[in-house]
Amino acid sequence: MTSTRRLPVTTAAEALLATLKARGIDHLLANPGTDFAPIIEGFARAPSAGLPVPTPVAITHEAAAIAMAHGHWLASGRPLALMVHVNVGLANTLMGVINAARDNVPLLLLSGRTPIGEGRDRLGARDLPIHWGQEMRDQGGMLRELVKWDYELRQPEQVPDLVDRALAIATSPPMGPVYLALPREVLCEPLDGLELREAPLQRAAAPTVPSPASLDEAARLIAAAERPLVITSRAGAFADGFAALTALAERFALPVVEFWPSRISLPASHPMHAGFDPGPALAEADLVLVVDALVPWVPRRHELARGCRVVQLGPDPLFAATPVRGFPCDLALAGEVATSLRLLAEALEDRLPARVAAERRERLAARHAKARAERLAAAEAGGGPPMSPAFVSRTLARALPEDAILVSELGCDPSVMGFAAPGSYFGHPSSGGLGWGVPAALGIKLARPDRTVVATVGDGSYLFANPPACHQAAEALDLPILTVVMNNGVWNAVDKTTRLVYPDGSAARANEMPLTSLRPAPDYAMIARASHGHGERVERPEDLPDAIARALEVVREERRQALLDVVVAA
Ligand SMILES: Cc1ncc(C[n+]2csc(CCOP(=O)(O)OP(=O)(O)O)c2C)c(N)n1
Repeated sequence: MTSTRRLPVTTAAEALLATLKARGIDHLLANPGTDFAPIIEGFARAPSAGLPVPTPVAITHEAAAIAMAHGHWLASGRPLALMVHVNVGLANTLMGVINAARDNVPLLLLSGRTPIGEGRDRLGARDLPIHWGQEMRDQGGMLRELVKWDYELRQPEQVPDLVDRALAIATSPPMGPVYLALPREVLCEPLDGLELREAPLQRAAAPTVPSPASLDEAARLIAAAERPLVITSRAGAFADGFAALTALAERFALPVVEFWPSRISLPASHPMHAGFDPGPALAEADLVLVVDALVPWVPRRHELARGCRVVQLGPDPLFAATPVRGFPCDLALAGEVATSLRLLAEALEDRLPARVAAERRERLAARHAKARAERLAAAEAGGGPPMSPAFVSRTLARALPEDAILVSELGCDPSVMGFAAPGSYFGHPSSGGLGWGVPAALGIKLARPDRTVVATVGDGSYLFANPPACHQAAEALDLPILTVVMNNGVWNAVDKTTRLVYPDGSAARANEMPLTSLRPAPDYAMIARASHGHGERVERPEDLPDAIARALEVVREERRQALLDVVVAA
């Protein structure tokens, strides 16, 4: 018999809050509106009713809230729930949904839906002009392409089963966001207690693994290759993927390129780390193993050697949600990354003679060490002024404590830093919806209050992040993070891509390229100080180490947020 627990709920809204809490969701990030009346009433009644509910966390902009939920998942592997105000709040989360979808981040997005009824008879029915203005024919339509599942709550009794189903689908591989719309009248509907199952109604699908035959085929291809190459942007979502890829690379002497990494996949100083540019190794590889990378290389810039075979591995190795993605695939291994890599290692065990691996290991280790030393030396030489982003990254890497978790959004350059542990570095999702970095770091700090969390962001990315909303959240929620703004005064990526398309064009020759300048820049340090944080501007390389040390001390000792506005070269 299913064991249940009776919860003293009186409305559908309370059933929702109680179910979320029972399913391990400790915080409900929210940006409320008129649709929240029964939710707010439920939160207020819960303590006296002895009803366990998540901690309500008000965030003053939805884009910040959803990126926080994103970061929370990255750092903890626990999905968060987020509730926003009807169609307008939902619209403000949309870019975050794109980022979460592309980064395979499971989160439960809830929003109100304007009341349906126009009459006087039902609690929760329309009572303000906006309730007509916020009506939509299909509110979920604006994000349906991006979520794995969506639905509009019809009956209060549905609440527990829908929450269980939504979470099971979100966390089934390939993971991603799900959405539930909540009309106000339904949230207001009465319930006389709730018999909640102790265990969720549905569980996430168990991770799949590739078939033994396909693993065998992949092992045969890798063993037969003279110049195999692994390219990844993330070895799965968790630490076990990092461990499995590191072990595979080490045992079989497989060079690994991290291209546009969204997570670190093996230690930066590992002898098999082949850097961050797939170009040179790709030009000579005869076998490429793509590990969970939407974009393993850029065909316009990188050349795949003739006759090179390509194996793609990951929960969704063909990235079915991406209509145009033409990377060759001779063999697709669909499976959870860590287990699939471990099974691949087993399949390779008797196929690759130890002597072959040893020779390759020695040759590659020397090549990689030389390339890394050259990268580091170039970074060290970038003191300017203005400093290069690589120089700032290097200086920061030297100062970071071992427990640090760093987020980068057009900020630091991981290729010169030296991350060694899984979960110590997160780059922006491949969708690149800017304004993600600072709030993602806040979400990481929420999940891991014990860790030193640093967001390094371009000045443009910082401005996209609704900075006052982020600094307010940092202060209100006691989330002291360090933000490093790489201030080059320009949307450099836009400038560079214009030059890439028109290298000899008028824009490339202009004194100031149209639509790229961020001048006059605001005083970024002052924005952090407005929320009682520590803020400093750094222009000279000799001032940087002490400024970083001061900021880290403020963050750790005073538990206050800090911001460094670091002037860098474009
Ligand atoms: C929401 C959003 N708007 C616009 C863009 C286009 N875009 C890509 S990079 C970039 C410039 C970012 O500037 P900054 O963070 O200062 O980094 P930099 O390019 O200077 O390195 C812009 C505007 C985007 N990716 N996301």
